[in-house]
Amino acid sequence: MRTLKKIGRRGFLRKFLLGAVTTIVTVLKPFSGSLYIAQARFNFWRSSEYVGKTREGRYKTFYIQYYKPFRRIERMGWRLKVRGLCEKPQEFSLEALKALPRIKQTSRIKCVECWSAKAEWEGFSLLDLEKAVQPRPEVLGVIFRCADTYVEYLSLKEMHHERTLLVHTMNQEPLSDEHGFPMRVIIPFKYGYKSPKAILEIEFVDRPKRGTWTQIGPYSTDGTILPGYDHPLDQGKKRRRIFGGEIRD
Ligand SMILES: Nc1nc2c(c(=O)[nH]1)N[C@H]1C(S)=C(S)[C@@H](COP(=O)(O)O)O[C@H]1N2
Ligand SMILES: [Mo]
Repeated sequence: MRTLKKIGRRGFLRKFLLGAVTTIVTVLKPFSGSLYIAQARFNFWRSSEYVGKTREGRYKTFYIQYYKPFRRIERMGWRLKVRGLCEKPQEFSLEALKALPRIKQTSRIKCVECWSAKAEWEGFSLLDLEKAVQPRPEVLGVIFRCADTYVEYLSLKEMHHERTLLVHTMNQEPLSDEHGFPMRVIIPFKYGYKSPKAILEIEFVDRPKRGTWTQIGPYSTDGTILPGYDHPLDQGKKRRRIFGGEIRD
């Protein structure tokens, strides 16, 4: 009789504890418990889960332009969405894009706000992406939409120029978040604002669209580099004359 009673009490205790644990887990679930903490700690060590304007400080060889901070792009979840006026709209993983025929070039980014900086870029031509998605005959150009909601338009003619690239690699490394991970445009005969970074989407369109930067400042929608002055960061910002178009050194 005594033993039976004991077992009964033990059973009750076990049930009670199980119930208590279940309640605690249910209550804490919305906070995602340890997963949330682990993630926060991880992001702390990567400094921030946001990429923002970092023009001063760490970046001496290049200035960084993002007009708005945005949530860091995770490599695994990212797909380049290609849509609009094409026969086969589809999404591409970074691996698929890296497998396209590669083109390397050293060229300079010239910001309309005067500075310029040089790097070795590696990527591919839009022409090779077009083989897969098959744009319709009426297509005039493409709209790029970026992680910071930056928008830019380039005509097919500009995109097919032999110096225009879609790049994933900079100085033999994957693009950093600051320079536009996972993919950006490089178009050295135009001001930097025509080279959208952190691209999420390419849309084939039959009419031009005004880009973000020309809505912010008094700059041309065309963006071709005009004769004027340059302050190359790699040459101590020493002022020099430029004559329009790509700066070749
Ligand atoms: N998504 C996005 N891309 C962008 C911009 C931006 O604000 N957002 N700024 C542009 C401008 S004005 C310049 S000069 C170049 C600078 O490139 P960098 O940050 O790699 O130096 O990025 C261009 N691409
Ligand atoms: Mo710029």
